[in-house]
Amino acid sequence: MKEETVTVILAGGVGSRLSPLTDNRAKPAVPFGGKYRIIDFTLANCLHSGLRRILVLTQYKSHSLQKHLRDGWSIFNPELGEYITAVPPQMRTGESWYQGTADAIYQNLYLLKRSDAKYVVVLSGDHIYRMDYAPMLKQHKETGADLTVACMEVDKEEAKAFGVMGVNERHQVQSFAEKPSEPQPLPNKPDVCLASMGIYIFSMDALESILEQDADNALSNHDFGKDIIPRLIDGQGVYAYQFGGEEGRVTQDAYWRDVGTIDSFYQANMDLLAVEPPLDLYQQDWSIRTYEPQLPPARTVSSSAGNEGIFINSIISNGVVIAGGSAQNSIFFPKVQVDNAAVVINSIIFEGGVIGEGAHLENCIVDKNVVIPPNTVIGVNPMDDAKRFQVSPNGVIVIPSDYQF
Ligand code: ADQ
Ligand code: ADP
Repeated sequence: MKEETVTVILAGGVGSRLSPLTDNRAKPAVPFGGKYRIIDFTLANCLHSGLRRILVLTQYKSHSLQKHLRDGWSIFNPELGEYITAVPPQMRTGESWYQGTADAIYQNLYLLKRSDAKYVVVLSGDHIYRMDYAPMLKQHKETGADLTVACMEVDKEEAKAFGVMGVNERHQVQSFAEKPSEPQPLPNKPDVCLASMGIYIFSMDALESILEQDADNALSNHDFGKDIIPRLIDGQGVYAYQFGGEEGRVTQDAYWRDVGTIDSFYQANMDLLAVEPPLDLYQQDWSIRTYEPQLPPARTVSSSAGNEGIFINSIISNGVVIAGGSAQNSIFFPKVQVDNAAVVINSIIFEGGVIGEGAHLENCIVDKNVVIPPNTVIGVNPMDDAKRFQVSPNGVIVIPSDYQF
């Protein structure tokens, strides 16, 4: 699979809807699930699918993303023709930054062509899911498609945030509308639409020719969803691939989340705490790699005041010390410290957070290295929280790294 494909991961978007978590880092580098970064899920999919020639196109605030790729993902063997390379904008086709997703690839077309690959797998660095891309590539080859788009069924209301497709019985895409205000439902399911997951396999020749046409079009946004896919649709050459129906390896029950907003990011993290999580991090044949610092194991300890350290239904990473405080339904990244009588409920604490003595946190996302002073109360009085912090539509409170208490 490796020789015939080259994979491009789009990792350059601004990620403004995930602010303040993206104020200082690219969205794919945002921490997720207690020890990972968002991009690890896509990269693990590549690894398990045999995709081993990977270009990660970076742009905004890419420093910690690049550092993460270097520290956690330098595992491919160049002697076998494998690589993972973070590619910054190089202005090879003019003086502009990437204008859109298609332009990001157009500007790097020379790298794709140099690979001699027949197929280009285009992925996003900001989705949480487990997917074997091999059956999708198999379908792409068997149909001789120019483009295959992975899709899944979503509720009609939700579909407004996605590319929505109409397909015929042979899975050929007949229509495509990017983020339509009135999404077209499936013929037999009036409340359900077929949404594009932003996962594409192109045949190299088709990709090259459409990107060259697009580059000359002054009216184009140079975006796959807005421009390229609608223009490629001729009723024949673009196919849909239904996610979740993979043969062979078990790849989970079609769990796929675009974690582009604070609420969707929070919810996808909380999904991991379900009794039977819809995305199982413990599936043994599908390890998810990440950068792991050398840290001591997590521990609970009773405080000098005599309170036990307790955690209930939570994910606790290495280096965490719960010293006479408690955690419930929460996710702690490495080196979090919870002091005497502090209480953390339904919250996500990034690396290095310190929850001071007697503090009480509910429904919070606390960015890296924040020290919550003793007796601080957050998540109990909505009026008070709204004055001090950014609160999402669903009531998730975000405390950024540079917050001054
Ligand atoms: P969106 O979710 O709007 O729609 P988009 O903003 O196009 O996604 O970003 C896709 C990926 O490209 C992201 O990983 C982003 O970081 C990256 N990216 C964005 N702009 C970039 C740029 N200028 N340079 C480099 N990378 C960039 C898309 C499709 C929809 C589909 C959804 C599924 O357009 O049809 O339904 O994805 O999430
Ligand atoms: P992230 O918040 O995305 O996890 P990292 O912790 O990986 O980011 O940090 C990204 C880079 O910023 C690292 O190279 C680190 O050394 C540097 N860095 C982190 N904090 C500071 C700081 N306070 N001043 C200067 N550089 C810093």
